[in-house]
Amino acid sequence: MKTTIARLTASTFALSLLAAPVMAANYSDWDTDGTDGISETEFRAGFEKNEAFDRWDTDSNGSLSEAEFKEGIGDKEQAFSDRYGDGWFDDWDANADAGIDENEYYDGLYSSYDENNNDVIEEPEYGDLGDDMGDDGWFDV
Ligand SMILES: [Ca+2]
Ligand SMILES: [Ca+2]
Ligand SMILES: [Ca+2]
Ligand SMILES: [Ca+2]
Repeated sequence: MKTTIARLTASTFALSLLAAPVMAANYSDWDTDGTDGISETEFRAGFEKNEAFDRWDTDSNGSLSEAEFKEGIGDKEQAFSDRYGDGWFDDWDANADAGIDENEYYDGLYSSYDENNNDVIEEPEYGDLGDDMGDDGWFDV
């Protein structure tokens, strides 16, 4: 009995070690449905673990203003514009209400990472996403 418990504890511990860096994530962790590439649904499922949106939404109104983005992105502003293009805020703000709600946020991000616009994020495209969520990326929150 004792042995079983010890073994269980050990494997739980190993699992928690594995689970911790899931955020920094591998392509294969996101591509869960067996179809080629990361679809928008898979993207959203993977990205929702990132807390940037909630953390940056300082007035908690479910939408990010340009000022809230600036505050959240901090000194990575230049790299952020380089990645998404200078007009990213207006591009993402589909209903032009001067705020990016969660749907606009995921749509904007997804189409930015899908560089060849084929509605799938392939492994090479995933590289940028991995960088932005890794150490020193603006989504490493
Ligand atoms: Ca897939
Ligand atoms: Ca807000
Ligand atoms: Ca909007
Ligand atoms: Ca693509």
